[in-house]
Amino acid sequence: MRTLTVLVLLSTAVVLGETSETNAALKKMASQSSLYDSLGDANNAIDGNKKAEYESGSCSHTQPDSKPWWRVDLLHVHHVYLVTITNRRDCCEERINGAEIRIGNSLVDNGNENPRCAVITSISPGGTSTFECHGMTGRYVSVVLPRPDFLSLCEVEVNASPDISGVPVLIGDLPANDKSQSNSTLSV
Ligand SMILES: [Ca+2]
Repeated sequence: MRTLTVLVLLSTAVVLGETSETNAALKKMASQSSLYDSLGDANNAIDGNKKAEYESGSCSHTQPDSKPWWRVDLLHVHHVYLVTITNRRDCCEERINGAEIRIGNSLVDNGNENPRCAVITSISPGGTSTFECHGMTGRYVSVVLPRPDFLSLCEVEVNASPDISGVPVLIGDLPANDKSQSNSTLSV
């Protein structure tokens, strides 16, 4: 049994460069540009449930914003290897087309200026697609649609390294309501 465990760990390390969390996004903190209705909470996309019918209450959903976005805060900086997205099944699967996956530590423009991992060409109705991000570094993983539309995500999974210790998040990148706290911490 012990040998098997070691082999599994070694194979994971070979594939990913180091051991990784299966889903670093699960039940962390998600936000989005707006809320369509009570069924479309941003956290529905990180609830561990891939049910793809909106009425099931497990998908996020914005209003038709000019540039709708969704973002998960992983709470710590990680190397991100894979982002896996499950699309809505019951309607409007084409709305995901052209959405960008962005990863980084900045909240400038709500994180939408962070480096881009991938552009989603399309995902089938209720389908799940995985995008390789090659260890990009960041605390935030965003999905942004660079056009006016709705954005709905039924699940977003983030395969990432464990927390990267010693990699600070720049104070200038923190949201405004975090700055005072960080500054006070520095003045101590
Ligand atoms: Ca879900």
